[in-house]
Amino acid sequence: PRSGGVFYERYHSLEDIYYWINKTKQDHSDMVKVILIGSSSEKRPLYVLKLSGRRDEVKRAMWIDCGIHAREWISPAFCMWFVKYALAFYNQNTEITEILNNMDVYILTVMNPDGYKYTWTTDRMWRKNRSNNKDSDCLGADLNRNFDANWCTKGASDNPCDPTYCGQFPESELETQAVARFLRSHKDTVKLYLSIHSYSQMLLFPYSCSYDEIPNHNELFEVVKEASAKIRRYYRNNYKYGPGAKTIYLAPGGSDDWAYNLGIKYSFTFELQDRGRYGFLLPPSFIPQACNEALLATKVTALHVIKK
Ligand code: ING
Ligand code: ZN
Repeated sequence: PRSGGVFYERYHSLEDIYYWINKTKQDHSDMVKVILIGSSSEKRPLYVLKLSGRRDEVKRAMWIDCGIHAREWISPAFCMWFVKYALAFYNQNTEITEILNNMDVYILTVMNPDGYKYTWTTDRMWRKNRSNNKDSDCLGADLNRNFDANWCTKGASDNPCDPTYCGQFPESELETQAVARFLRSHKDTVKLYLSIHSYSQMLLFPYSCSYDEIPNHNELFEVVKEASAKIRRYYRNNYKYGPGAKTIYLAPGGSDDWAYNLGIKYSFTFELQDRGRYGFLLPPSFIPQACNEALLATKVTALHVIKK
């Protein structure tokens, strides 16, 4: 694909995204590394882009994953948008420069490549991955119900035919395993975890898997409140914010809750545009604003962690 401006204002096929990952690494070898963290059930590679600014020996890091859910196309589009922005504006924009000088950024552009591919070829509304299930002809598990956080309790399904099927056991899915293993082995440096979904326009933090309040609830609440206020001011758009269970719904096995319990005390799920008019079928003309809103929220959370 060409890398002109309009490239990032479109949705891209999985093949295009793999090509883009390779091209991005080649064009920015000074700042970008590619790490293979595992593969999907259909054996597609899971590549993480590592963006670094200033080269320090010991640096903190943040993680962003996109495309846990296949049909949420704006999510991979955001990961690409973020990378484009970071590489174009490092040493131009003070905020992204400060972020990259203080934290490495790990970006998993498509956590569920098999499901994403399936939404391009066969079923636009597919959510899960595409793994085989024991004793069932239905395929796939919901990767955001497959993490080890009150796994498969109320808010998830134990039926392989349901869209919120939790999988056979926690981390039963290769995609979940790859992310969980990577974060476990980097938990001393990763201070901020972000997971990008759509739709509903919400900035969420733990817990989603229970109504319990986390120890740093007030701090995270203030952070997402500030992000929401900035989005309203800059883009005239409303984002709700709060703990997942109370703000959206009870949902066990989610990645942000698991990352939080691992020790990553700044852990968020962003639900991007819209609020339901187009839902998952957000037209490409909405990509720039939707991504800029999420970029603003990403900056607010990252700068908060840096300034702590
Ligand atoms: N929303 C998320 C989902 O997996 C969520 C909400 C956030 C659940 C955090 C668990 C943890 O259902 C969408 N749109 O997928
Ligand atoms: Zn989702």
